[in-house]
Amino acid sequence: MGVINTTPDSFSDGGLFSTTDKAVEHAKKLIDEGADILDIGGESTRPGAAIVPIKEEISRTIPVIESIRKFSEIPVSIDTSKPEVMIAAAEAGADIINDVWALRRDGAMDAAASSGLLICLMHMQGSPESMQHNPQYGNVVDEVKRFLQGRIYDALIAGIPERNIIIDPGFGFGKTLDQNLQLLNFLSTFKTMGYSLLVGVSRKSMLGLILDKPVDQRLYGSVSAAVISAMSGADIIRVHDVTETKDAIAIVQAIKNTSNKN
Ligand code: 9MG
Repeated sequence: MGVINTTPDSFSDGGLFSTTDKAVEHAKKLIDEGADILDIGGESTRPGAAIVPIKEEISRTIPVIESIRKFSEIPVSIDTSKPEVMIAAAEAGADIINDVWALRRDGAMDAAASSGLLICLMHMQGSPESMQHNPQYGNVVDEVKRFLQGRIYDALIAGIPERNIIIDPGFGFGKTLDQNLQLLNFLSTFKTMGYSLLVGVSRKSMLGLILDKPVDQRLYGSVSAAVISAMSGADIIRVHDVTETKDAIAIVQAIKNTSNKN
């Protein structure tokens, strides 16, 4: 899954792709590099990021989805928590709703259910404004799993079919470095829940803390974390650097195919 940020305050591209044309150009580049899914976001979810009004988020993201649909059938994911944006994205041809709030915002569950789209339910402790202020868990793996089980239950009750649900432990969303590492170390246990598993670690501060490197120097760390995720069973890996990650994942897939024969 290749990331396309249409936010001027995006943490990783410095606002480089804030206009529709630049975002669509970036989409073409990621498709050429071999992306299997594009994730389009109009509101940054990094800690402390500004809240974007509904109209503004729609005007950033929907023209990008409409343009992509004119030249590609690639599955498109809308990174949003707002029901109005979910509905507009579905009408524009999106395939997946990627909601870091896991449909906890007013109206989001109903909007997602009526859209018929796939839905990624992600764990987050707190909110993007406050989530990195001393996150606390007893057992982070157990608590994230329990949260996701609760969100799955609510989604099923709302009429979202089981096959449309994707889960995500939410790396960096209300977690310390140690808590993130525990989740990565025990990632395979999330596969036992029986849903497709999405992981996003690309360029995140957990890598910066380990490497002591700024965001533009986290490529090798990001690819390493993607490999670990794929080895642990991740089905979808959300990344900024598609070419490099695809190569690395091809090695993982080759190894998995070999071991399956024994
Ligand atoms: C939007 N976004 C930023 N990081 C993410 C992650 O780790 N997972 C998902 N699903 N979305 C993310």
